[in-house]
Amino acid sequence: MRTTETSAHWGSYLVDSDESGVVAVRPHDGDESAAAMGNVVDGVRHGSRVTRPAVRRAWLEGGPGPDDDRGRAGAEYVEVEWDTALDLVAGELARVRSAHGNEAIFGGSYGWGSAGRLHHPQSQVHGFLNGIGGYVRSVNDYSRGASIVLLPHLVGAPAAADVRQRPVSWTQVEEHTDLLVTFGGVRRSNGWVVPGGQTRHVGGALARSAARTTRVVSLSAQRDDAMDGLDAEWVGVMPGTDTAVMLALIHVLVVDGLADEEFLARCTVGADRVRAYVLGETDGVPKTPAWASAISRTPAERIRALAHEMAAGRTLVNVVYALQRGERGEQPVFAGLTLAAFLGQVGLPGGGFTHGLGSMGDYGVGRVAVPLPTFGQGANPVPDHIPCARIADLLLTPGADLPYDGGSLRLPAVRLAYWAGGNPFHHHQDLRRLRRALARLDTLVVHETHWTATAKHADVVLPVAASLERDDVAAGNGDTRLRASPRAVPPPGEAREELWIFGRLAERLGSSHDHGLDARAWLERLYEDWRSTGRAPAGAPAFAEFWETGGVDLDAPPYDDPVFTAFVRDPEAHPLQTPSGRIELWSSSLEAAGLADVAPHAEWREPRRWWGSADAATYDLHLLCNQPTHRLHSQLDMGAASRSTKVAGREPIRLHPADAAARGLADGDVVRVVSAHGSLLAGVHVSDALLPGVAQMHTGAWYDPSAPEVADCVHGNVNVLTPDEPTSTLSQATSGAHVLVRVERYDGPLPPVTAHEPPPLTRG
Ligand SMILES: Nc1nc2c(c(=O)[nH]1)N[C@H]1C(S)=C(S)[C@@H](COP(=O)(O)OP(=O)(O)OC[C@H]3O[C@@H](n4cnc5c(=O)[nH]c(N)nc54)[C@H](O)[C@@H]3O)O[C@H]1N2
Ligand SMILES: Nc1nc2c(c(=O)[nH]1)N[C@H]1C(S)=C(S)[C@@H](COP(=O)(O)OP(=O)(O)OC[C@H]3O[C@@H](n4cnc5c(=O)[nH]c(N)nc54)[C@H](O)[C@@H]3O)O[C@H]1N2
Ligand SMILES: [Mo]
Repeated sequence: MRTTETSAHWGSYLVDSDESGVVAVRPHDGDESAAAMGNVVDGVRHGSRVTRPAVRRAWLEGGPGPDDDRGRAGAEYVEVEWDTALDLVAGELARVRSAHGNEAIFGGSYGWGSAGRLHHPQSQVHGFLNGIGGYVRSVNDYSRGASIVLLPHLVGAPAAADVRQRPVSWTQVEEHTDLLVTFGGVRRSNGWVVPGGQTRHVGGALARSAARTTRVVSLSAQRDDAMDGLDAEWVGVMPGTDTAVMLALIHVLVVDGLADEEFLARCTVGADRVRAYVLGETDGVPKTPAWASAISRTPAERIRALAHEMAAGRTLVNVVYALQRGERGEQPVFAGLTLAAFLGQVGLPGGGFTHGLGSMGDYGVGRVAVPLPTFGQGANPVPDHIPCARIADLLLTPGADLPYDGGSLRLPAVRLAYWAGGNPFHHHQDLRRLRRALARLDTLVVHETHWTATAKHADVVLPVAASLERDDVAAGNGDTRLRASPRAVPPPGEAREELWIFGRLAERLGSSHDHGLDARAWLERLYEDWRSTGRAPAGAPAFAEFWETGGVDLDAPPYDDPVFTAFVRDPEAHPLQTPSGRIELWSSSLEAAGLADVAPHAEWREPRRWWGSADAATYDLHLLCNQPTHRLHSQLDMGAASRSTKVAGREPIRLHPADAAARGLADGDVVRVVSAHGSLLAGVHVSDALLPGVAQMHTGAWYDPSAPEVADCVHGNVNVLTPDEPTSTLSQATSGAHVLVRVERYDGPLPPVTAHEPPPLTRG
């Protein structure tokens, strides 16, 4: 038996392995909040592993070209030798490049594959594609796609970066904050995840410790959104309606004389116009607590009292990421910042505005993010790009102009997409539409560890080694240690490192990127570059010793001067990078953009579809689609922890007892869930932790289209239900966090779940 350390986005663990493979994966001693994501042991050697290069038979025989059959359930794949597969991929890249140019290759490849610094799939695929002349890229992310674009308009780009990198920390909350008002949950399970992983899970522990001194009010549609130990007061709010509640809180501050006029006058612009809007002077609708209550179902009296509580002491307004993953998702962020400004506490220790406490384990840990060894990607000569959530528009409407951030982007005609390290059938919305979009491609190449739905839509699938099967180094943002993550077990079958695959393709195509080294030599080079350019901590040992001892402590000092908070109160000395140098509650750059759907100030508009709309007659439940507790996105969904949550073999749907009773449903029943975009089967779990009228399912169940006569997905992938509609023309981000649905009992014969099975394979 051998023990090694492994790093994943869900943390750093000890791996016990022997000749039979991985025997156990255990947390480090003292990691009391280790993630309950024990999917690795049986997930990594599951029958759904891709073990040989495989080519879709129809593409192999018919050649490249658009194909409505791409992704058809049961479509056959032919397993081929590596040389054959590499020749096919190189030949197709060469054809597309010479016939259509590099702007016909999409390499955005969004996703959360592997935490390692070397084998990070996006760095690998981008480096390779840059080396052969470039690719159409994607910008922003699915996490904060709306606020990434919005916040620079309001506080300038550097301060917007600080809102992510150096926010008010949990330690400052513990020391200074009387009241933390969080819109959306501070969830224990979300804090387990950090891009790049974490040496020890600290986010949850810091939050619990902060709660000893700080009162927490959680505004959410779910009581258990706030982790145990926070002892939070739950205030119910219907999904997608927080902006109305925030405007009403501002209304009370204004009317009851609690707004900080001195701060507003000195450090912000536009407060007068916001005041006129909330008082109803501009549209005849005063944004009173009673008005907000009719929209949000939050009791008006609780809103009124909360405004007074917020003004009475040091208050921090937190808006979690999920709120901006909805129609006009910029608005709750805009309104949250505006509310914090009216309280006048932005820039006071422990006060003001945060955007992500509880969303990610590295948020607010209070440590400076230090530079880490990085695999260089080179330069991309192709200028074309999309906001990542517009992938289906890119493929369905080549040549169209996409409005974005006040300008517009011309969508190029893409023929070939190359995906490594992401699962669009997990992350994208309206999967019927995504399938129509992928059908337009000549060729889809996918690198995968497992036969995901994305792999099952590919024309060529190349099998890659998983994190446990290769040497790497890892650390997260603000982490305290750079860890060696040595290979624990060999890869199965013929799976190879991405590094190897791109090296072989580069030999065939010629490349300006350096593909000459093997993994160990690359690691040594990345590490020694880092050391010799002064980015490593003083006294960091040479590579051999680092590898031998398993890591090096990082010099990530605590920050006690979040720049956003410190500077913002003195705009004369430290102007923000906004046109006025101040926080823009009325943004002159948004005003200049003149968008129909985003005003220059925080604003409530009725969503196209929501619980109060005409659609609600057909679709009468508001479904929350949030991050899964027992897995990272869709990864290792076949593993034990993820499986343990399933009901009747399907992804569970939580329903309020009143909603379950009205439909004659009980725990364990199977239901059909239907939206305007698609349908799925799910297993019922009745819970009074929800508001009536609200249902909840986690993202990440593998897409299973094998019985379309029953439902688009018989396993419960929520993204068959969600709309592929942008947040707004400003940010063009995903709006997949919620959708209106109808839930009905399903009594028909239960189709088997085949999502975790490989496709039919034959040897070529
Ligand atoms: N409805 C709805 N949809 C959402 C969200 C939501 O809230 N609601 N959340 C969104 C958010 S915030 C995000 S970040 C996205 C996440 O979307 P993704 O990041 O695309 O989801 P993952 O399941 O993590 O996909 C990673 C894939 O990489 C593979 N992989 C792992 N390691 C490697 C490797 O070394 N090489 C290669 N080639 N592959 C590897 C895994 O098997 C997996 O299939 O989902 C988004 N989608
Ligand atoms: N265990 C686990 N943790 C993860 C991930 C994972 O896959 N698994 N993914 C990671 C990633 S990539 C990201 S981006 C973050 C995302 O972090 P978040 O976006 O914060 O996470 P979610 O779980 O989608 O949403 C948190 C809660 O917000 C509430 N909520 C949703 N919409 C609304 C709304 O309109 N109003 C209010 N008041 N509340 C609302 C829901 O009740 C939900 O439980 O999570 C990270 N953490
Ligand atoms: Mo995310």
